[in-house]
Amino acid sequence: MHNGVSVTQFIIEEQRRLPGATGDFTSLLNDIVSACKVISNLVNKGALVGVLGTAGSENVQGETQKKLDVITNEVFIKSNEWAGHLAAMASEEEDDIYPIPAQFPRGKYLMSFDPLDGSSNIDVNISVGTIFSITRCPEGVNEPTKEDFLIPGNEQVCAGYALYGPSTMLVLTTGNGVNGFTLDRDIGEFILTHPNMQIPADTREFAINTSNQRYWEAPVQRYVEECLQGKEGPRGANFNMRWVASMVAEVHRILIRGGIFMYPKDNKDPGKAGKLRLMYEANPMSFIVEQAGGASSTGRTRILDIQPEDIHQRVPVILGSKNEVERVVSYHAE
Ligand code: AHM
Ligand code: MG
Repeated sequence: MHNGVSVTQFIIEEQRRLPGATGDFTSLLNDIVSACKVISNLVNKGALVGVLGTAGSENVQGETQKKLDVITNEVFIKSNEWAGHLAAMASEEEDDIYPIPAQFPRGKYLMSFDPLDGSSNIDVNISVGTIFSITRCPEGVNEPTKEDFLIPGNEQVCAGYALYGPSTMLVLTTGNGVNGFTLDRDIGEFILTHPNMQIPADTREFAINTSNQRYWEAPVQRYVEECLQGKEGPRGANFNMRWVASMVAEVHRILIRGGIFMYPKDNKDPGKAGKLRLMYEANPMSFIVEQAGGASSTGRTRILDIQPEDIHQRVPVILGSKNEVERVVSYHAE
C-alpha cells in the first residue's frame, strides 16, 4: 500500500467536481498513463532490449526516425485506439491522421501527440519525453479529417507530458492548474509529488540553441546579448544558460525553478516558421506553462490563440517565466 494520491485517484476526484462528467475522460487518461509506463520501461531498458539507433526511415518532416520514435508511436496508438474514447489521433511521426479503426467504437475526443520528443538524445542516454494534447471532436463529426484537428490551443481539454529522466514523471493540466506525478516503479503507479506547480515570474536562466544565432531575428539577438552581458550590461544581473535539446526536460526545469525557453523564428530555412510543431509540442506545452502562471508566445502572437492551418505546422516558441517572455515580446513590438 502506498500513502500518496495516484494519478487515477486524482483525475477521478477532479472529474467528480464537474457536473455531467461520464468517466470517459478519466478512462482515456488511464490509457495514456499506461502507454507512458510502457514507453518509460522501453527507454529505461535501452540497449538491453535493442531499441536504440535509427530505424532507417524518415517521418513526414523529412527527419530520420529513431527505432524508438517508431516503436513508441506504435505503443501510443495501440494503447489508445481500442477503448472508445477517441475519434482519431494525430502523431508527429505519421503523415496523416489516424482514424480509430472500424472494429472499435469511436469516442468524442481527438488526441495529438509526439510519442518521443527529443529523440536526438535517446542514443546518448539523456532525458526524453512524450507530449500529448486532447481536444473535443467537433460536434456531429464521426469521421474526423485533418481539418477537424485544426482547433486553437486555447480549446484544449487536457495537455500533458511524461518525462523519462532520472525518475519518470507525468505532468498534467486539465485547465485547473498543473500537477506533477512521479512513477513509483515498485507499485507501478504515478503518485502526486508536485501539486499545483507554479513558474516564478522572474528568472535569470535562459535556454536557446546558440548554434543558430546568426539566423535569429533582431529582437532575440538583443535579448540574448543583454543576458550575456550580465552584471555589466543593461540587465544588471548575471544569467545562466542551459540547452538540453529535449523540450520536455526544458519545460520541466522551467516549471520547477523558472527560466525562459526559446526556439525562435530564424532565417535558416525560409520555408519553416520555426522548428517546433504547433500541435504536438507548442500547444500542449503552452497550455501547461500558462496554467502554471507562465507565458508563451511566438514573439508576436500568443501561441494558444493561433488558428492552426496544418497538423504538422511549425511555429516559433518563446515560453516560461512571465516577465522574461513579456520582455522578449516587447522587443518584437518595438
Ligand atoms: P523532435 O521532436 O524531433 O525530437 O524535435 C524536437 C526537439 C525539442 O525537444 C528540442 O527543444 C529541439 O528539438 C532541439 O533542437 P536542436 O537539436 O536544434 O537543438
Ligand atoms: Mg519527436
